[in-house]
Amino acid sequence: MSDQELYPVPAAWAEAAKVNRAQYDAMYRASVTDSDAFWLEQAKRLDWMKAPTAAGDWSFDEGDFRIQWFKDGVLNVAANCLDRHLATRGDQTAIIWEPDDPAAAPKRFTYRELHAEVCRFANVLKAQGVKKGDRVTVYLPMIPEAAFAVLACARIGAIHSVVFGGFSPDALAGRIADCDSKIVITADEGRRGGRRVALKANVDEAAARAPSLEKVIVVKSTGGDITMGARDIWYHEAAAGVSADCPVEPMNAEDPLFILYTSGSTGQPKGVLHTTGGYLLWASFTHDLVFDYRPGNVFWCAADIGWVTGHTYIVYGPLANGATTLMYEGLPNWPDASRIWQVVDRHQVHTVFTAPTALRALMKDGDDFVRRTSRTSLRLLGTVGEPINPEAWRWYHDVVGEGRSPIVDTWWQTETGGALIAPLPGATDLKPGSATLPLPGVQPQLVDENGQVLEGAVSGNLCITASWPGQMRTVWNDHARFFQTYFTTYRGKYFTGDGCRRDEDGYYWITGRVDDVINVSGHRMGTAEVESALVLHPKVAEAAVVGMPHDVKGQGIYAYVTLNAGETASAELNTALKQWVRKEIGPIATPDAIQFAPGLPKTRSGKIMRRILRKIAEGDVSSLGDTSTLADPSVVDDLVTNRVS
Ligand code: 6R9
Repeated sequence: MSDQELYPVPAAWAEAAKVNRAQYDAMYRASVTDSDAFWLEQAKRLDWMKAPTAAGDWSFDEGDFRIQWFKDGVLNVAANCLDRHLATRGDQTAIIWEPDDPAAAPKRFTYRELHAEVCRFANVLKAQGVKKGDRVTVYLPMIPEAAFAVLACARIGAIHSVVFGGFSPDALAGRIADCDSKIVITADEGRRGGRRVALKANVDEAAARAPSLEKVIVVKSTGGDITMGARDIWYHEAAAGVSADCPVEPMNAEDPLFILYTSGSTGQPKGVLHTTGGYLLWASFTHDLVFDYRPGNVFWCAADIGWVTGHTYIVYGPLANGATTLMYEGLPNWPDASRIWQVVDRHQVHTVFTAPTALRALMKDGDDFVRRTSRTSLRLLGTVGEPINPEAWRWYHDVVGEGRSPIVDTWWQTETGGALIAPLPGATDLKPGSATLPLPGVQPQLVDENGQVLEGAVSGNLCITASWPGQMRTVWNDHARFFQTYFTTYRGKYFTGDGCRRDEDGYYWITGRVDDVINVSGHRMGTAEVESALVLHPKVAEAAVVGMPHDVKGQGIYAYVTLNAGETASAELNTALKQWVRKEIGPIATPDAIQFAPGLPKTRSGKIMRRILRKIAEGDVSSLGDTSTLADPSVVDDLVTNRVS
């Protein structure tokens, strides 16, 4: 049984780590028995203009619903990530930037240089009229300016909303419009895997559907040919005329820091809002604890800044802790499957933190690509984004880490701000595939469909019963939706949307989403979003989308499509519909399989029985369960016969 496969804390880690098992146990106990004292003490890791006198003030109950942390504290995130380090580590490297093209030169920025860059960027924003509380959309590739831009917003109290560079003009327009953002920061083009991404052209297209947009700041990255119009400003021109000194804006701990759009089970993506004090504390605390960060270590989170992982573990956590953080522009397997490990060698990376999907893809290409690199600097490995299958875990541990580096499998969500369930490298014995134990302050609970609390070794729906500082505070512009989405399924608890098993040692094993969210290569995708895109096509009458197992992506997208009367299914239309979704949302949403279906299995009340569609997509057609409540049970036979494998 995989549960029995145990990897004890390596002796070197047990002795030298900041937190050993006894210390973790003591911390955890203190964090739940006297939460206020624990978090006020932890808050001292940040630099406050006015120190908070109270920690959590929250209730998950309807009449009394509120989530606040350190609410009388005043601080600035950029001051914590930059200014406070200048005296002690001004000349230490803050950011190492590794370009897409391995033949191009990496860049390094010391804390002093980064401070100057951020101040300049902040002054450019100010010169464009950006003020505290304004929303700034950031649509940039993985270039250093992406870090400068978000920190510049934090410095002047503007709220950034980073949109992943792989999203389409439509998806971008929706996100600009939802938060009423007047300004977008973009680049001429992005670079990924030797190809160019037309970011500025996408912004131009989005602008037509984003009425709030007034100005576009354009960073010259590739030097590619683009059109500059009346609302466009070259960043390098604007930056040439501003000072490299910019005072920080004092922010209340509960002032917003950023919005990040994420997919849910219904409707349009939600603007997850994080605030200043609690989020930064959680980013700093978890980065320090889970990665046991030590001065001099090069820390590499190989995510994109367009996802929460990039926010918390490329920018905010590492910089708050005075770390050296590596930012990589490119793809894990370009020019070949050695690339990640070559970057590790080139920059002497200590910790690498990536997604299981990348590991599965690299594993397929064989061990040689890994073995031809040295990796002697590596001491710690991390994963995030989706459940890791034990096979990929063992490959990461044995082949990449040569058995000497623990793997921290961090479970968390955009909503949680940072890791909630994760091992500590010096404290937690590992089991491949388990995110192990809750971090201090995190109180998980498993419940059944009826909300009944389940004890002991059992499977259920994962809830968190108490607030933690890094918790999201609201859905932008829709506080009712925030409460409705997360706190009404099981009253008085935060429901994660994930299924989970707890074993006899109290270890947590996340099994995946139990709602209509699918996890494609570690990226969240709402099935409703893909369905909406499909039905926009003139030939499509109806669509239902489910996840299907995929050996590299974790889950793939399987779409059932009913065409309008008179239309005929064809291989060309199949391809065209995939292209259509790709253009509507972005490449990550491209369906892996489309099955044309004359009818979908519906109940008499018209509700699509997704359970059946999921089973067929999984190829598990022998146990479709009860189909007697269907309005027309015969549609199932057609679906089974014409299944796309
Ligand atoms: C950080 C991030 C959140 C969803 C989450 C869960 C899945 C994330 C995981 C994991 C198993 C892990 N997930 N980490 N599942 N083990 N270590 O990924 O945020 O993009 O919001 O996705 O990802 O299903 O609910 P986000």
